[in-house]
Amino acid sequence: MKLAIVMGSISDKEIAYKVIEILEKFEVKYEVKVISAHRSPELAADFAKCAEKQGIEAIIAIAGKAAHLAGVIAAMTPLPVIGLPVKSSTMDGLDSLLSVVQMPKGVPVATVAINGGENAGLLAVQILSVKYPELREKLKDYKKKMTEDVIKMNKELNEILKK
Ligand code: RP5
Repeated sequence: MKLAIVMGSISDKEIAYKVIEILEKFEVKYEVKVISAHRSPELAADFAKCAEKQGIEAIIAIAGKAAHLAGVIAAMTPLPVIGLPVKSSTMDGLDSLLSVVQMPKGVPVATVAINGGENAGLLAVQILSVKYPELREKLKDYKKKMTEDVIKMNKELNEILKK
């Protein structure tokens, strides 16, 4: 099983780390690289066209501002593409979000929240889990742990309210 993480600029790396943390938790292999749809369009096309042959099963594309990376890649591969919009220095990332989510019909990009690296990673794991049952089991454990954390929060809250 293998995923690819691509980001429009090295300045997106902090968001990429959030994705990587999730993939490592689930022991999913990945490759990660900078590819800009605007500054290196040939690299973007080569990557998208070769991804399937390279054994990549889903792609997470991270980009900000006029964020075309996910859409451009999705246009050139049959693989599922998750778009991760980055909060840019202007417009609070709304520009990135709309650029990623508002794909014209025929070329979907599964879009997560602005800076939502964790959910991009989790969604990628969920996509892979259709093929790999061991990931499905790990996802069940992950959800169980979240519930346990909420129960802990309630205990903590009750302690605070008692004081
Ligand atoms: C996009 O432009 C990148 O994804 C990044 O989020 C944004 C700004 O890039 P830099 O100017 O920091 O390289 O292509």
